[in-house]
Amino acid sequence: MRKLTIIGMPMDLGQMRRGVDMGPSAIRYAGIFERLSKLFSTIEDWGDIAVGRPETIIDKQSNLKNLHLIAEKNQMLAEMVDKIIQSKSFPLVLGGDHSIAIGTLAGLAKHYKNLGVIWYDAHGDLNTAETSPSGNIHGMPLAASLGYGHERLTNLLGISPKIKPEHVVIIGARSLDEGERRLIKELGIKVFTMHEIDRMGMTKVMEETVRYLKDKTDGVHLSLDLDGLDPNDAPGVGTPVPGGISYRESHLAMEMLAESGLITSAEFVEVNPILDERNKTAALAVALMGSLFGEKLL
Ligand code: 4U7
Ligand code: MN
Ligand code: MN
Ligand code: MN
Repeated sequence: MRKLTIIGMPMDLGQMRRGVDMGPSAIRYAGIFERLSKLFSTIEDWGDIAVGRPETIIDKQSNLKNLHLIAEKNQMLAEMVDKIIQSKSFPLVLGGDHSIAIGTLAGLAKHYKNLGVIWYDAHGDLNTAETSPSGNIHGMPLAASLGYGHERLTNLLGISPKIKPEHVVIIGARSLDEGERRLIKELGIKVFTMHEIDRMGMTKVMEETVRYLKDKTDGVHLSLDLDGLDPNDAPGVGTPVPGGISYRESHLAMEMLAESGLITSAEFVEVNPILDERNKTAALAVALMGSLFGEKLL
């Protein structure tokens, strides 16, 4: 049976709402070990990476808030993810805001030449300093991993780009900035917006996603931003967007990924317990992990 290694990244510097640094604790409190212990022979928890406080909050020159500290901490995360894979374990990263995907994907890129990425999110996270309306780096990790953006974010571990556009599938998009739309079109990135999810149904969306990635990738990472789900189901997020993927559609998506056997790493990000209702969003994240790792009712 498989081995799982959990690493927490209590990062809140990629956006402006405090509290998302408590995401890893909230997810652990929601019963991650109990839930996943039946599904793995061994579970290791490597604890949290110490993120700390920034000395300068806004780097006015570059429109990239907390750039250097985010880059530095992501370097540490990348090294941890690299070690987890070396130990032949499945890496599960707990966020933290979505800027941590920069580190996760850097660590993974060391091992997978053709890494697939499923980006489950209301947003595209495809901004750069030039296109970002906010300067918040949690809106940039997918762009950075594709090689677009500031050198400190694109060149972690000396690998750039980390992933190829034809290996990315975005699911749940319903808030895209102008520059993000342009990049999606220019690179031909596969996107299932809420329109396609409504129209085709989640079953078909996941069948197509699996078929699209299966033969051309040597591993597939799931980057799940809880704001991909509807804010009624996942209220504890910093950038909620109405009209999201439902609780049931999300379970179905995770179950279909489990059946596919495709997923080789995962991260659950943007859980903010300060904005949550009785840890509902963290509990949802843990329930989705159960489905992703093959939990069955009967
Ligand atoms: B998340 C935004 F402008 N696009 O760049 C931006 F709408 O990781 C939001 O998906 C980014 O939660 C959201 O600031 C980043 C904004
Ligand atoms: Mn995101
Ligand atoms: Mn998002
Ligand atoms: Mn968010």
